[in-house]
Amino acid sequence: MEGVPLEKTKYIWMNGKLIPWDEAKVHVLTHGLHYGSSVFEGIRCYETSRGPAVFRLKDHMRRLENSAKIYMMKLPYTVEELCKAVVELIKVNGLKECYIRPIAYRSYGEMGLQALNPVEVAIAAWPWGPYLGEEGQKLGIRAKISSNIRPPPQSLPMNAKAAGHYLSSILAKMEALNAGYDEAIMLDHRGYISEGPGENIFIVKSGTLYTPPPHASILLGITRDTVMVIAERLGYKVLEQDITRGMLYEADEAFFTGTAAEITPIREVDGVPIGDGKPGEITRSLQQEYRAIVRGEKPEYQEWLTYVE
Ligand code: PY5
Repeated sequence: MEGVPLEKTKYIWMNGKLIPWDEAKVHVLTHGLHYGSSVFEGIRCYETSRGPAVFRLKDHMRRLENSAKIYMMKLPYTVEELCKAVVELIKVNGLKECYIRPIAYRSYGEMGLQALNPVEVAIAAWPWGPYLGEEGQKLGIRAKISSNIRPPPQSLPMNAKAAGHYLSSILAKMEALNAGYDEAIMLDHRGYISEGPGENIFIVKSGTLYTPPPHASILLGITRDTVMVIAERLGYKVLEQDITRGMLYEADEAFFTGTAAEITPIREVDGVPIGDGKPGEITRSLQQEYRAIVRGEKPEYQEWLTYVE
């Protein structure tokens, strides 16, 4: 199994400057590389009739600031400055649609764990299709409940989007892939459904949507929030509630949400078909609505878009 290399663009924004892609490097003794002491974001920009628009840019940068705060990192840039940098980066790279990856990391200096090294920030952007594949997004994916649980809140603050947290996600993902599945579903320390390695999860039962609450060691996803808002406006009830493995198996529908994964139907868990084993009706209507919103086709959701022009 081999990974797909990412598609290079011209520039990467690094500590306030635009650097050619191949020159955006860090020292091998960077603190963040050794101890996972960095925080990051994943944001998407979509093509609209008014040019490229970044979806919920400020909300992502606010979360980056919160993640940094939790790890006592002082960001050398404000949310406004980081938002401006993203817009500039998309422009200079001439991108229409892209994934945007801001990262703030403890830099080179002290090698001890007292993490006092200055924080540096970089932002890259490149074209990136749906995380679980075009086909997965259309036909649904097969998931496996992982034997790796999400780190409990007394171990790691999982509401921060910190690099080190992804070690447990990587184990879960690899376990699922090695067992022939597309993605993992992780339980929390109490045994309730938490989320995917890089996606939140929803189930649908009798027309109501359920998603795990913050205390289930989830990352508070921005797509999760988006789906909660649009589902309610479409007339569905949405409940943040602990979900058991059994509830997932007997759900009518299930889907993942995330910036990279967008809305991806889950058609099977541990060999058990979800509903009739195909993407459900409510899932498909949410996908359609989400697609229209990010492409600027819904006037009532314009406040979520930052136009690059
Ligand atoms: N949960 C985890 C653990 C995540 O990493 C992500 C995002 C989400 C939930 C969904 O959050 P949001 O809706 O705010 O994106 N994951 C990254 C992303 O950009 C990708 C990680 C590979 O989607």
